Amino acid sequence: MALERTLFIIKPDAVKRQLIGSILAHVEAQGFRVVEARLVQLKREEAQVFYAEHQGKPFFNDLVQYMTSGPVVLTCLEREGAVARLREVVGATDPAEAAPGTVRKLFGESKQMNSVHASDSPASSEREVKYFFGAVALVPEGRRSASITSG
Ligand code: 3AN
Repeated sequence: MALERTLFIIKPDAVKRQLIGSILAHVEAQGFRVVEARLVQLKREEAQVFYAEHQGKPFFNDLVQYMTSGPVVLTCLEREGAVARLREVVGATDPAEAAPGTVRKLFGESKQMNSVHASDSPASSEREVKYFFGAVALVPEGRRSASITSG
């Protein structure tokens, strides 16, 4: 499996409930390495651009409002097969439907306040990591091969 990086965001509801450490411990225990991390207050425009694919949906304005309601932790995580694996670890969008043991089942409050974001495909992860951390945060070409272990 190739080494990948993906964007993981701890959303305002989880930061407010002082869950940063618990959530990062959970993903680290699943083999993810934190390669970038920043606590930021997103600007309205940044949230709108980040969630551009949802523009026009009924929940879009509320989503932008929520994502800018307090600080978030932007992180870039690395491991083999990181994108698909992190989606499994995070669980379904609605915490009520998320599998037992997933981050959203353990910590999420509602479909909107579901505590974390994880990129949904390799193309999204590349766009999202670049958006917040720049191209420098992508896995270097020479380290992508499955035969080369991280570290
Ligand atoms: P996911 O984060 O599981 O990939 P998306 O990309 O469909 O889910 O939605 C992005 C974010 O929009 C979700 N994490 C959630 O906060 C919010 N959201 C999605 N669907 C709804 C909904 N029906 N009502 C309220 N908020 C929603």
